[in-house]
Amino acid sequence: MVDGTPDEREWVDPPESFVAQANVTAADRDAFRAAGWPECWRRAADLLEWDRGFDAVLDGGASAGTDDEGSIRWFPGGRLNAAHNCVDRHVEAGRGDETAVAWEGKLGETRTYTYRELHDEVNAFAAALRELGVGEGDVVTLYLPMIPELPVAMLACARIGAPHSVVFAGFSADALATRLSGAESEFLVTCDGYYRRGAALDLKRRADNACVSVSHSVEQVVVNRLDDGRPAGDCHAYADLVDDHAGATVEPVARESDDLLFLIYTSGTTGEPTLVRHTTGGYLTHVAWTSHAVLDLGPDDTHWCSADVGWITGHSYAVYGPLALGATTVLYEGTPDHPETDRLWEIIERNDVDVFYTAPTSIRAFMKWGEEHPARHDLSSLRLLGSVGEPIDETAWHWYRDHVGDGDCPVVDTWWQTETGGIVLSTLPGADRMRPGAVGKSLPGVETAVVDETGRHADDGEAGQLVVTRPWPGMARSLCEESGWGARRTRRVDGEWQYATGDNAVRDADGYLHLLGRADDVVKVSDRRLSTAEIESAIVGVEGVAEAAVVVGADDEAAHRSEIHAFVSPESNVAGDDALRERVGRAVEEAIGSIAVPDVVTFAPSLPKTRSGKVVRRYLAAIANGEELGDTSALRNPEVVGELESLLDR
Ligand code: 6R9
Repeated sequence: MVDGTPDEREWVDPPESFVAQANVTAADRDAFRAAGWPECWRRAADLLEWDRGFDAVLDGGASAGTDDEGSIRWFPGGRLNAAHNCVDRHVEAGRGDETAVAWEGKLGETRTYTYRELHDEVNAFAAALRELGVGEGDVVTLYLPMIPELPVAMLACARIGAPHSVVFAGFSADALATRLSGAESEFLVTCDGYYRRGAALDLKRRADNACVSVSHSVEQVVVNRLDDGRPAGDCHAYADLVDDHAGATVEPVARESDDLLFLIYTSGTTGEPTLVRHTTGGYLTHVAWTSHAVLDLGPDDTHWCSADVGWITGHSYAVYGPLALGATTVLYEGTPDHPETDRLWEIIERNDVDVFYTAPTSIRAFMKWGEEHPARHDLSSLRLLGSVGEPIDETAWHWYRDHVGDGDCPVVDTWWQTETGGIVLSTLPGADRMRPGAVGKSLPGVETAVVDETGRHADDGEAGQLVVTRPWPGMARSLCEESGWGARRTRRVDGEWQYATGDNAVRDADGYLHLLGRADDVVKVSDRRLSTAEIESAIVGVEGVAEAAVVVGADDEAAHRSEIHAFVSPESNVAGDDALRERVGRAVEEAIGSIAVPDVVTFAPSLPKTRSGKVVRRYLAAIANGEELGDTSALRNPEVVGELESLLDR
């Protein structure tokens, strides 16, 4: 609840067997903290190989905690190459025959790349890009689905110092055009088609449409063919380029720590999609260290982050983090329910996946489909589970641990954003107790606070906006510079630097943070502020409910409150009837109080979601209030909006 202390919740301890083998124990955590900020990050930077050692951990006014304005630079003076760190050094260490990428295709086919094979193809493609005129600093747009050529192309760009800009393959020509223009990118790598639920989609046609609608000229286009053969028109075939440059070696360019590794647009969760830029040294340090400490990855592990590489989660924890540590990363091209709803469990079993990292929206879908699907598979290779993207309520947390994690895998709930580059809040699975429903504390080396509108620190139990109060290495470069303290989301309050995350949170008496959803998703009722996340969590605890989203409806002047409107998606085979409506009301009353009981409950077949799978409440609020919806192109299921409108007779 926004007002008041969160209920005392149970503690869950990681099993002894996990703690005994963990990369970061309580003693390691304490030593890291004891090194002090920002010096502690020097230890994290040791996970990487630097071509030139850095002169200082951090440069910029923020490090001294003074008022002087200026840009923040992590590891100034240091030089490194991300592709060398993610590929070459593992081959040099004699691990060339170990699997780097295990790819699972949509039609059931598989492909693996050893570190040596990855090295060879990255070199060949890097040589080809150079020949096409790509120089250091040139932005290369990668409009590719989840195929191995995507990480190969990312690493080839990194090798020659060309920042990449990956555009999610599900985006339209218009969305691609906006992103090509925003990044002023003159180079495009795409493919002629890919399969989605068994049907081939034509990506090349969309790419062509995008190229003609941008004002600058896209100089070179590379096309990866679905079938063999040469692509039509004025472009290059990926396979030809790689063949022509087979055996080439391209010396990795030693980049300055602060040089750009990539550009990426935010997913639409934190507002309109905006362009964010990430650095080489700070970003790679942050994702390598969090992969090591939070995801507990090492060279012997197989890791599967189910996010699409088109989003930040895929960049950080499907590509850069696991490969920097020499692990195996699983890439899956398909959807979780095709051909059957046990597809993911089958992939985990066959690949002996150690660590699985997914989103609550997927976990809720697994729950809806039923526990019999994971139960049919041997998932005993799993030793750690992770969640990211939305708050994970206690019901989903337990379901995940019980039915996927065999009842004893630690579950890390990790909070972060495109802007933060990597995980910022989480428990450390080998060092901290878990509290289902809470993310945990800030990671060692990261400092956060909960503040009111004026930036004053809130008391424990008092809700407010989550701010980060010290720079962290994975921070987007866009937050470090521009106008002094920079981007509109950083500010100074009584000399304290604050990055406003736009999320609400409350800290409990044990210092654990409970995320309450986006700051704009707060319901005001009789001067009390209730978080939609808390109401939703009570609703999804009701048997038969798969998903729920709560929004604020019209004001009821007489009652001094706004209407609370809940959109509830029942599990398949469960009827959305008055009996369920009543159970929903009762659950909210018990968990929070009668004040929070929804006035309207609309049963919906599904909820509107971004293409990265997050519920977008602003559309639901518009529907509840009979307002214009505007542009729904950020949605992956725009049709559901029409269905909901017709349900409400509007
Ligand atoms: C990595 C990613 C960022 C927004 C963020 C917050 C929500 C992410 C969360 C979480 C509660 C978690 N979010 N992780 N909310 N608990 N563990 O998702 O990046 O697409 O930029 O979204 O997602 O609202 O502000 P991005």
